[in-house]
Amino acid sequence: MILLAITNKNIVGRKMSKEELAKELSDAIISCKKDNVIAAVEKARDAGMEPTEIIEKGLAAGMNEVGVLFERGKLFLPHVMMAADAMTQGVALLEKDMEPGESAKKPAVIVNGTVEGDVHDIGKSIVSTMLQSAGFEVHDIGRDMPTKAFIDKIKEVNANVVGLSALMTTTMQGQKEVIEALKEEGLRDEIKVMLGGAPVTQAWADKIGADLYAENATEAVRGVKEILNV
Ligand code: B12
Repeated sequence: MILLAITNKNIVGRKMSKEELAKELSDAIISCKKDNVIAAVEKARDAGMEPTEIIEKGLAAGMNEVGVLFERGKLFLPHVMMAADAMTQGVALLEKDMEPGESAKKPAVIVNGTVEGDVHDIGKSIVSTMLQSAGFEVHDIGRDMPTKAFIDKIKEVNANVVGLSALMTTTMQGQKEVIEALKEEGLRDEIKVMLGGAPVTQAWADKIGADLYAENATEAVRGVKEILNV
């Protein structure tokens, strides 16, 4: 076990594959222990795994499994909170590696946040980090944010994209409210609206008139590039 923790080789000395490293990252999240997550992230990074792969294939996959175990009553809310905290710390370790160079800056100003009544922010923060690392200017306004906070920030920074995260069926309505408010303020034609969060679907995005739905952070980066043609 000690050997596994300090090398990127498996028990018989073979270099671990990305799939094995991803599984170890995922298992570390499921253990809900911050130290395990930090060790697994450092090991995967030393083994040459890309930060985006570490996040999407390892940590986020583990967090999704935590969700399933929680739903089945095999993990309880304190476990989920510990796993969430460990995940946040794991992602923070990678943020420095993901900073874009000045020359990579792209012409998009993005306001991103989780809508009112919803405290889930792990996925939203990953999306912010990955958009930033792709060279976009990102203003992450946080979680449980009222519609007015989105509108005020959009005006303040002159944003051309807004990301709206909702993790609960009950808070998805907040995404619609922001779109309605953008129309009322006469801002709708100047801004692209991007939706995300586990219960959100393309059908919902179409129904409420959003421009883009992305299932994960990688798709969000791809989608923004496509929609802005950059
Ligand atoms: C972690 C977690 C928590 C943590 C949140 C910690 C934090 N800082 O975020 C804590 C413990 C605080 C919590 C609290 C609650 N939770 Co909770 N939670 C979860 C859990 C297990 C995982 C969510 C997560 O972080 N996933 C990992 C990340 C990486 O994935 P993600 O968020 O989906 O994000 C990805 C994509 O969706 C997308 N994305 C996300 N946002 C955005 C935004 C944009 C713009 C784009 C393009 C893409 C995008 O990209 C991300 C990266 O790939 C989910 C279960 C699940 N299956 O989702 C339940 C879940 C969301 N919670 C739930 C509930 C009910 C609650 C509580 C009411 C408490 C309770 N009774 O369980 C409270 C909510 C209080 C409130 N008012 O918000 C329910 C919601 C049910 C529903 N359908 O409405 C779920 C589904 C669990 C369940 N089945 O009961 N929770």
